[in-house]
Amino acid sequence: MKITNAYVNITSPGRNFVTLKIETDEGIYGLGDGTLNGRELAVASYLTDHVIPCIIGRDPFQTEDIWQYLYRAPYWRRGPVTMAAIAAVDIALWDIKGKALNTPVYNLLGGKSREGMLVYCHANGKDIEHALEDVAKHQEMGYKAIRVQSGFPGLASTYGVSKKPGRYEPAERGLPSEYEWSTEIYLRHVPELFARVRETFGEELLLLHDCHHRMTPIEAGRLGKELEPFHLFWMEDPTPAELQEGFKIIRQHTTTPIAVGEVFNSIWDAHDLIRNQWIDYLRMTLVHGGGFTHLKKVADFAELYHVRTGFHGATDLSPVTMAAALHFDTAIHNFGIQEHMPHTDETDAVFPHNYSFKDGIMTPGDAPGLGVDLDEALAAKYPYQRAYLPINRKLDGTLTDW
Ligand code: CS2
Ligand code: MG
Repeated sequence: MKITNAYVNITSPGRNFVTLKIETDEGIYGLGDGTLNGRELAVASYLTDHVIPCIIGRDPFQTEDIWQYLYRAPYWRRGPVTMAAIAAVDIALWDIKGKALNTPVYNLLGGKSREGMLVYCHANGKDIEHALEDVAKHQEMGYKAIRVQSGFPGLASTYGVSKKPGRYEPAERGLPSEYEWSTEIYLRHVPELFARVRETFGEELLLLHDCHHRMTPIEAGRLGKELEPFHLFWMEDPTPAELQEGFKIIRQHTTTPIAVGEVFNSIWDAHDLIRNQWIDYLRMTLVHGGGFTHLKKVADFAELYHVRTGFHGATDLSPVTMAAALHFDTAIHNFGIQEHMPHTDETDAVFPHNYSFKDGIMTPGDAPGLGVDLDEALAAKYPYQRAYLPINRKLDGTLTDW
């Protein structure tokens, strides 16, 4: 089999998605996701101008060799743009393999290790009362694991809280908007939020919380310790992770489990975190982590150190990544949990798919390949629109981590 053609599709059914379609001489095609929130066109150009010309004529079954070719040949390695482009190719090639062999991708990765995946959703409110209402709503929808975020008095806006009631979508069209931040206010209120959630919903509900890289390690240690009575499933992205040894400080102070990695793009972002057992869950997912070929190695390495997966699954990860992630989650032994932020109906219509949600569990379906498609005629009705993630400033105006 040979790759005969490949092209990038950019569509914006509510938010932007970059999809790579790879076609073969046997009429089978594969889809890969290359969406990088707020930097979509950089990946599209990387693919169209630099990658696609090099893969035409190659055998789509050679996923290892093509991965190494795209990673090593350019000399410039790693980085979110490069790794999202490599992931788009890799995901599409595994889709082709599955379709050619007439089997779901999970069968090529080890077969079923479980029947379905525990997923967590995102509940939020402008204050604690509204957050509690949203938790109740998600519990009624069947979720057994809920990440809870809330606004707090003294902060006009914060990460994870929808500006308007309804779905949370962090990217906004136009230029970046500005949010404000105070770690002091935040730390004062988060324990109260989780005390109220436990009091209202009891012990059985699995609870998560996203800190979105906003604390120093010692502040995160304090928060983890104060949240211990509420038994969180995890505390997510407590501190920026370029300095991996920062996590040693957090670990020394708390037994609250730690998840990190939605912005990672290779094993080298997580190597020390894993081998020192400073984290419990790794969030790097297929689109930003170089696809199946790289992440399978990372997950197998993590398994040796009792680190489980907890893949990022926000709305900026397209249905192609969602499908791919569910195949991956089905097959690996050290699966932990999967994030699920449902897409809009418009997005679901552009990307018809076989995966499904029921009673807090998701399954990838049994269609050959990934079981996800792209309706290109419908996609064309939603042209790209520039959008950015917000930026974040402390109350004195200092730019800080979003
Ligand atoms: C978040 C994301 O889902 C999450 O865990 O941290 O909403 C994140 O802000 C976006 O995916 C960024 O693109
Ligand atoms: Mg997060």
